[in-house]
Amino acid sequence: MAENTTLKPKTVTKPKLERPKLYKVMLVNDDYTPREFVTMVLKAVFRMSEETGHRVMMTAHRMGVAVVVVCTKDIAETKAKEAIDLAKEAGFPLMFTTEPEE
Ligand code: TYC
Repeated sequence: MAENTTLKPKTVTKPKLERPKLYKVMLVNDDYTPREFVTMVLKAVFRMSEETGHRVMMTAHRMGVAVVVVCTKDIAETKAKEAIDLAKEAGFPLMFTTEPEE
C-alpha cells in the first residue's frame, strides 16, 4: 500500500560556535630575578627557543611587561602558575599574570 507521506523540509539550525575568549600571559619585570633564569623559564614552560626567550625577557626588562603567549584561559592560568612555581622554588620573585585579550 502506498503511504501518503508528506515530506516536510527539515529546518536545519546551524549552532553558532562561540569562539573561546583568549587570554594573554604577561611577563612582569623585577629587579632581582637573573636574566638567564627568566629565559630558562620561558624555554621550559612556554617552549621558546633561546633566541625568542631572550627577546621576550629583554622586552619585559626594558618595557616593564611583555606578552608571552595568547591562549585559552585554562592554559594561560596553568602555564603562568607553572612558571611562578619554578621561580618560587628557586627563590626568585619572578611574576607572570594573565588577562583577557581585548
Ligand atoms: N630585570 C632583571 C634583571 O636585571 C631581569 C628580568 C627580566 C627580570 C625580565 C624579570 O620579567 C623579567 N636582573
